[in-house]
Amino acid sequence: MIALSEIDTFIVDVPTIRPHVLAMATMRSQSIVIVRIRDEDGVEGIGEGTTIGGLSYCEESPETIKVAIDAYIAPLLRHCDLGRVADTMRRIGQNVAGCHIAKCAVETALLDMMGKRLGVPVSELIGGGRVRDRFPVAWTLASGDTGRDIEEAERVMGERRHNIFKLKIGKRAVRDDVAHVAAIRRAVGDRGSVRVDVNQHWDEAQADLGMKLLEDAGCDLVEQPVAKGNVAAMARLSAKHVIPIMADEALHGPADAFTIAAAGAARVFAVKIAQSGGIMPAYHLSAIADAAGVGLYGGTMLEAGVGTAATAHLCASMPSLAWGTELFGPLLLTEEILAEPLRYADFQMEVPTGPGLGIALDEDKINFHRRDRVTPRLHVVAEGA
Ligand code: MUC
Ligand code: MG
Repeated sequence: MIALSEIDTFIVDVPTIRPHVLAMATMRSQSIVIVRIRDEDGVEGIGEGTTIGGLSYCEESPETIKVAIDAYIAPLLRHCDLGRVADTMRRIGQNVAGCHIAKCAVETALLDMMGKRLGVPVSELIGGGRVRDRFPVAWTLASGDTGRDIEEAERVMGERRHNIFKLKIGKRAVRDDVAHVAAIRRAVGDRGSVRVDVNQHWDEAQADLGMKLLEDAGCDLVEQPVAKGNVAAMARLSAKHVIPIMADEALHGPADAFTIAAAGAARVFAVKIAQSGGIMPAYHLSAIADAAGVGLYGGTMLEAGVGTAATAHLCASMPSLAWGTELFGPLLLTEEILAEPLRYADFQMEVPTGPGLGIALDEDKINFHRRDRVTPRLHVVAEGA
């Protein structure tokens, strides 16, 4: 029995390098929930639970993630054997409904501890071990301005960092959005892949028109065009159009994966550990996709280094990864919260190789950006000053 010694949960607010314009929110900063769990032997695990745009993306916010862990999950951990991660998560699941992002943060920390205790990377604890050490990483163009997006695409292609681009659309009229995508597609040419994410903002008729026009414009993939619950519309659109639909918000773990795959509602799944409720449920989701012939993609909730490393370990062990990943979260932030940044080179991200997640926090940065920090941030000038 390995007993809990300490658990600390806190929110870290970090500005983004530019406004990130999504259909449901414009992000100017990211709020990252970090959980640190220490066992009786002094082994420490770190997890991250992060969502997008407060409460605008899903039912959990940074604040509710912290409350769920502090008030409901931490007391349960006091009675669990932390050396048995699956059993601990099963017990949490019996007592806490939903709260997938909070559960993901805790499971990540427990797997980090287990990997450190065994001296192996987390990827070796998933599905028999890793099958790849690096993978492609998409970049999201979402400045809100076509010209600026093209400049950004040129810059990151020049740096050999990204050649897969995800464009955030759904805010404007369908034809205006498609004109924006077509301009970027023309600028990128055959140097890369251009995909879109509608974040559920179309109805079926808009999606029908949008998918036809996007196909003509040379777009490769349409992510979550309609409401997450409208599986029937996703199935009709998938049957009608050549361009594949990728499910994102519709996927909250293996049960949704089964329903969507069985309905033929998506030909690609964005696998997110946060939405799935952890690395292990996300792995099970990916196995269902693989069995159903659905393509796999490593998705992000725009996590910072901890959550991104956790997803990287999953992606290293997933059965296939035909559509690559979008694990660029840390690159969207002005501050790196890891002591050593994750490595991006040659259009790929490298999976850390050290025990556990293979990462460490930059304690100074964390202390500085913690929301509950007591000392005032002297360098922050009040708006209008
Ligand atoms: C989403 O819906 O996929 C992922 C990349 C990005 O820019 O936003 C997220 C959320
Ligand atoms: Mg998405």
